[in-house]
Order: sequence, then structure tokens, then C-alpha cells
Amino acid sequence: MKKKFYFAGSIRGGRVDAALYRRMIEFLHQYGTVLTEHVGSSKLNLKEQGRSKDAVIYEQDTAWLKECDMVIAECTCPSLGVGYELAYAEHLGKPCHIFYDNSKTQLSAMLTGDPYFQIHPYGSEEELFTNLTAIMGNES
Ligand code: 6K6
Repeated sequence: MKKKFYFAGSIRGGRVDAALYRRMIEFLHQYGTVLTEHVGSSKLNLKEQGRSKDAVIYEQDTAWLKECDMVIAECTCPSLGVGYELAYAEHLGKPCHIFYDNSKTQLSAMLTGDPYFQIHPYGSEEELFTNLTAIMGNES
């Protein structure tokens, strides 16, 4: 059955890994729908400001978190928003897979210390996609 994925990746936390997010989102298309395609976009307007716009984003993203079957988060670039989404998804009981490049960052103890999360450190992009393929194989 086709799944609905919530892909989480840094936006205001920094866009250094945006191209990787896009490749992960493309990969997930084989297995279902990605509700948060924009996270991989190269054309985000980070200068757009305004609490009213932010409220719309918050409402939409929390609705998608409720709707999704699984959260996939790429956490190499630290992001408050992604951390918030992961805690929100845990509260909803959604399966959460967290990826990060352990040669570039040390993940927050609030994620590594929480046994709820399925954490996948990787040393290369090849390893990341091998792990993602295995997760999708176990899910089908
Ligand atoms: C417009 C078009 C694309 O993005 C925008 C405006 N910003 C956001 N739109 C949708 N979701 C967002 C936006 N900003 C943050 N998020 C959510 O928080 C995403 O689902 C990301 O996973 C996460 C990133 O948080 P920050 O703290 O790095 O911004």
C-alpha cells in the first residue's frame, strides 16, 4: 500500500542540505506520497516574514503530521522546527526515522536519548540510501 510520508528537514535552520532533502524526497516517491515536497525545494523564499503566514504554516504542517503514516527526518543541519515536529509526531504515535551524517554533527541527546525514535547515523549518502531502502522493505 502507498504510504504518506512527512519529510522533515531544516528550513530556517539553514539550507545547506536542501539538495540531499530533494534526493531523499525523490527516492520516497517510489513508495508513496510526500506531503512536504517544499522542504526539498531550491526556491524557498526565506525572507518571507510574518506571524500570520507562520500560523498558516503551523496549521498545515501539524495537519500533515496527523495525516502521515511515517516521519522521515534528515537532521544533519540542526533545526528547531524539525525538533518540534519530531516531538509532535512522537506524541501522535507516528513512526519516526531520523537520519544524520555522524561525520558532520552530533545529534541532540533529546533525540538520541529517546528510545521512541529510530535513529540512522550514516557516513556516506550511499549508506543513507541503503538504510532507507531497508526501512521501506520492512514496511511493505
Ligand atoms: C513556503 C514555501 C516553502 O516553505 C515556505 C515557508 N516555510 C515553511 N513552509 C512549510 N513548512 C515549514 C516552513 N518552515 C518550516 N517548516 C517546517 O518546519 C518543515 O516541515 C520543516 O521540516 C521544519 C523546518 O523548521 P525550521 O525551524 O528549520 O524552519
